[in-house]
Amino acid sequence: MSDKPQVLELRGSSISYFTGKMENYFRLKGIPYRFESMVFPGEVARNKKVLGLSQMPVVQLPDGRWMTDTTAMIQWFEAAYPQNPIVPNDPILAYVCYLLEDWADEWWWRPAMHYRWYYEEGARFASGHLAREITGGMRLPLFVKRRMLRRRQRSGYTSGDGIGPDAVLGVEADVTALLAVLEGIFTKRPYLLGDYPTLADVGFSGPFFRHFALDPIPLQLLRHTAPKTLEWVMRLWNSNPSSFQGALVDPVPNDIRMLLAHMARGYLPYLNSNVDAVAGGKSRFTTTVDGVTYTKARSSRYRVWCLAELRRHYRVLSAGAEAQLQALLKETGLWEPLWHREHLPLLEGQERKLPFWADNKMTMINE
Ligand SMILES: N[C@@H](CCC(=O)N[C@@H](CS)C(=O)NCC(=O)O)C(=O)O
Repeated sequence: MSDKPQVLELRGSSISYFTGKMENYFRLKGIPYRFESMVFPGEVARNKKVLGLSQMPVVQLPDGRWMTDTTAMIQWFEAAYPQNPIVPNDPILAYVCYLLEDWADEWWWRPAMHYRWYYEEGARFASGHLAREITGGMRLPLFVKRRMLRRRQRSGYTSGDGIGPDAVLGVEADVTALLAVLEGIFTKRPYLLGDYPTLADVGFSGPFFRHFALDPIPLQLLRHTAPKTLEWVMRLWNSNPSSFQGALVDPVPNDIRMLLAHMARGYLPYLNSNVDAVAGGKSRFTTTVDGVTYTKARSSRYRVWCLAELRRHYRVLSAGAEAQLQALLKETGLWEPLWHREHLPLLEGQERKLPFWADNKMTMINE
């Protein structure tokens, strides 16, 4: 690795959720990049120094600057590469994109990690792959690395992030419900919002590309219950600037309203419980949302910022489209939980330097 790469460099893992999201974005936009696997533990220390924390992926620009956080990076690249914007011009569809991207990033992460690490087939595949791919800097036998990875991911993201034994069925039923709606959508059109991909598709590539369509158990589920959705995963991966042709939906169809209502039932109440936990200084909280009890889930300062971002996008986009946007949010149940807590416990200037510096990880887990 040189000080300044010739071409934009994406560093992460070839089976990581957010690395996959960023690759789908770069390919769709035709932005040339070079992928490199991160090497632990050396790059963790470097990331902390240049970005404030270490997470995957990180990007290094040819001018040497480092970047992190796919949401903020995509916004930055959209400004730098304005051709073929992935956020629609229509303010209603643009807001639908921001909602779906956030839901994909912050809610479907937990079921994706569940399917990977809870089941022996998933844990065997992922621990072996990751141990070989990214832990080259650690002088330990392979079986020890694999055991460490399993333990770390389970205690950080599955059983240790709210999915107790009683939640397993509910978490999986949540995925089944999502697949049923997506399958209906992809029976009618090639991408979530119409003939070509938008930020909503890029967001959903996170849980799908490197988890649901790769890990043994959910891949079986997709093959047998949602083959059109599996096709969409590959269609998106195979898309490029020439894919921006045709039209987007107008008005917002019923199937997308179903996704928004689904988001309103589980994710928004969860975000509000997280706000309460952060405001109360609690590192963990238990909450029942959409019929599932998450026990001792990790609280997240980053997700307080996510809610603030959804409010910010609303304020910007509703200028001129307020009545229509409000009606959509009210009908789908998103309006009330979006504004429910008056005060959001953000830190002074929190995440303001993204994508060039990050203040908080998605969920705080110890390195
Ligand atoms: N909001 C961040 C989340 C990135 C993230 O959490 N990535 C995962 C891997 S896919 C990670 O590095 N987690 C940190 C860890 O496990 O310590 C983004 O959009 O890039």
